[in-house]
Amino acid sequence: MKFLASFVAFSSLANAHYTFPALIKDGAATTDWQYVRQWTGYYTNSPVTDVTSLDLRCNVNASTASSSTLAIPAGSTIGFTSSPDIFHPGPLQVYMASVPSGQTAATWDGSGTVWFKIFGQGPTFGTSLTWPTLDATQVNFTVPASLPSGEYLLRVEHIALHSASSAGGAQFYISCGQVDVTGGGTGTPTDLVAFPGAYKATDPGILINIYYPVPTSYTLPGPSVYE
Ligand SMILES: *[C@@H]1O[C@H](CO)[C@@H](O)[C@H](O)[C@H]1NC(C)=O
Ligand SMILES: *[C@@H]1O[C@H](CO)[C@@H](O)[C@H](O)[C@H]1NC(C)=O
Ligand SMILES: [Cu+2]
Repeated sequence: MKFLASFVAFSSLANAHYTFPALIKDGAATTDWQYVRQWTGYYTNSPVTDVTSLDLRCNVNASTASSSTLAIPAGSTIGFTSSPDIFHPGPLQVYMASVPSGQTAATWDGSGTVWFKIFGQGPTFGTSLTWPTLDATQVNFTVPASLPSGEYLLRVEHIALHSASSAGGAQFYISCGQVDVTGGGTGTPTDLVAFPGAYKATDPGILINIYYPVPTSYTLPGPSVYE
């Protein structure tokens, strides 16, 4: 009986969390951790909660992890799988960072003020907040058509806000993919930030009670979206 109770408690804990193990290209999921850096403890599905930690960049120890690199056309719609589904309410954001010369997506740690946002999705408003990615098993977004060709790190972030009314309560679910953008343009991404560094624990989109009183606005943390 005691064993059963602890088993149930463990399962519900694991099910409440999630991770982003695979890229989606042409509507098809690639193999888990093939093009996404496998972070230490990935099987726990656990979130990062300290916005000042290096783990906020690519998850636990994954700034020094490496995967294969997937070619993706600029302007195409791609995505990440979520495993299991996105169980908690909160915004979805996606960032990219251009790999500096002398490095590859497989070797670079993503350090510096180098990350720009390509996607940010908050809630819609009503008698309660509605989050478009709640229960999703995959998330989709478009790679800017103007992005110069070359290798990038691609960072997905879902911020679970169900216990975010005290500082440190928001949960960051993060993965970094490795991509090689082809057929790109001549744009120059702006509003670059560093991870860690981009967020404070007290940012209004991170320290927030999403339940009561029901918010009538929501401010995505971080910079504006480069399109
Ligand atoms: C992260 O990597 C360092 C260096 O390889 C290691 O000492 C540390 O234990 C790792 N952290 C975790 C949580 O595994
Ligand atoms: C992503 O796209 C797939 C395929 O069109 C769709 O089934 C899924 O609902 C989309 N996910 C979100 C969060 O919109
Ligand atoms: Cu959880």
